[in-house]
Amino acid sequence: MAQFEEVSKQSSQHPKPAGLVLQYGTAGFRTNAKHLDHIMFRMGLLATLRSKKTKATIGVMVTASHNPEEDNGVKLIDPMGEMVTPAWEGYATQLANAEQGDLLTALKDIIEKESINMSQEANVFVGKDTRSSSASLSQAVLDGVLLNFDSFLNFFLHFSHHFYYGLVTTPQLHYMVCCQNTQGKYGEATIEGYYRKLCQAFIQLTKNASNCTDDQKHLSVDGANGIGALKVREMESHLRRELQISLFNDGSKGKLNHQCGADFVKVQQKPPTGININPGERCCSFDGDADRIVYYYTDSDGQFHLLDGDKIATLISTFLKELLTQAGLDLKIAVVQTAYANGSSTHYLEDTMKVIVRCTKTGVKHLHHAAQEFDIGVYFEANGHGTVLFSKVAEEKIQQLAEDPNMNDERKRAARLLQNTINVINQTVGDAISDMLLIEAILAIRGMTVQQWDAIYSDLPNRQLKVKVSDRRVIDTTDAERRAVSPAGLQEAIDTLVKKHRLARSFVRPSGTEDVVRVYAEAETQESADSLAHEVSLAVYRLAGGVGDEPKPLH
Ligand code: 16G
Ligand code: ZN
Repeated sequence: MAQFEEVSKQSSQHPKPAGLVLQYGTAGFRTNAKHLDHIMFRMGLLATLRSKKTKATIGVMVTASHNPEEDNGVKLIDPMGEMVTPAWEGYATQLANAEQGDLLTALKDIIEKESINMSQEANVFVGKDTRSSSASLSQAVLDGVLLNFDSFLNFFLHFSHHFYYGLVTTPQLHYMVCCQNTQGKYGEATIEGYYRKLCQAFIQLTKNASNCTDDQKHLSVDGANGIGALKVREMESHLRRELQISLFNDGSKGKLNHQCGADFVKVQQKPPTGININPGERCCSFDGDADRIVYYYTDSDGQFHLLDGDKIATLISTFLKELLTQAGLDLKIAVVQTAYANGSSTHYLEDTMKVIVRCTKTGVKHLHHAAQEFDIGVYFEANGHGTVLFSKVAEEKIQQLAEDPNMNDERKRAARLLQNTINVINQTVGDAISDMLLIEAILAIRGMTVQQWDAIYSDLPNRQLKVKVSDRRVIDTTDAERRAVSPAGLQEAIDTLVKKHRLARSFVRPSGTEDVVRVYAEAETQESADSLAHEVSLAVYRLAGGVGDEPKPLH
């Protein structure tokens, strides 16, 4: 076929370094940008195959999220805006690692296995973040995608409806892919449509928040010097004066994710550089592709207070549960977390809020999947990635109630608030911009300060460390990563160490994005959490083949 000849010709423009092996991990491919050109071209090819297979628009996002500026990455987005299925993750890895001469065979193999009709049209949306490497790497994706178009005429015919290419946050691309494949039922498949839908819902939500002062409408945003900053600027005109944003780390001078952004703030447990924080003021940080958000403030003693994904999940689920009660709706609501969730949050949710809590493995797809099992599934990773999913039944019941002419005012008001809440949320994936609007709306409606929100429960002090080992795959885990089954003796060692501390918990897991083993510990005091994290790191180092120097105590 002519297409295959073209593939051979074009792929020599995007040669694979011989011997380089990369894996499609939890967040797609991610490594130093200089190793990724061939991967991008091949993911362009794979996206067109996926599109032909599903007869739907597929997304390809070029970003390395919170990684340093030098890195880049790519992931595929399936028709409903969700992560691509495990089988196709496997194809992605196969295609990425085929040596130059084997590329055609690898492609034909996928076509055969999936019985793909090559004459089916393909539609792909390509998004990129602001990294300097993203421009050329996304061009390489396009080279792969455009092979599908036999002629330029055909390409231009397709351009307006079935093709998108540009700077977007990761969640914006997920959103547009979903809109495109649901014929606009989820919203209009444009960036403008995204702002309109979210901001209108936000304005509707906050218009009755009468006790909200101008001070409370102010929020400082750390854009991590990335795409999120650009997009917040773009959105501002849609918000009128309902939310006044001071934007820091907008990319005009600082380096992407460097000493700033959600990951830095969460892991370092301190404010980012490049932001002016006045005591008591509400601030938030996005990560480099704006799919994570964390909040924080400093108090009058200069003490830093972090409100992470767990605090966000608590705020949102409390709000939703109250609205359900007011609306008299019997819908099953649950919160989905990972092992990283602070023990205090889990206790609060289960014991005080009486909501169902589920724990899954790390990685958005696991949480998303678990959340789909409930009428309303609130999922958040402690690192600030999360959203809320509403089942079709839940959305219908809420709509019916909101439109019922015989309903009393209180129940109707609650149903309308629920409707607008649904519209402000990006259900396809965790979204810093959408989460920010939802959180700001909830605080405004409840007349709640960031301090009051923080006081809902007190986090247990915790510490995250990483240990380098020669092969992190020797660590195998079970029970949603809360227990290690190998190497032998490790879990027993952790159990013994945990017993030496009060209110303690610890677990280890191989990272899906870095060549390290991650260690998490929490305990009654920071000293205790720090020493437990160090002791467990030592156990990992000794039992799992640590390399380099032995982990040193933190104090
Ligand atoms: C990826 C995941 C994120 C997870 C993180 C863990 C997606 C889209 N992203 O960024 O959910 O928290 O990996 O990283 O799934 P780690 O395995 O290196 O700890
Ligand atoms: Zn991200």
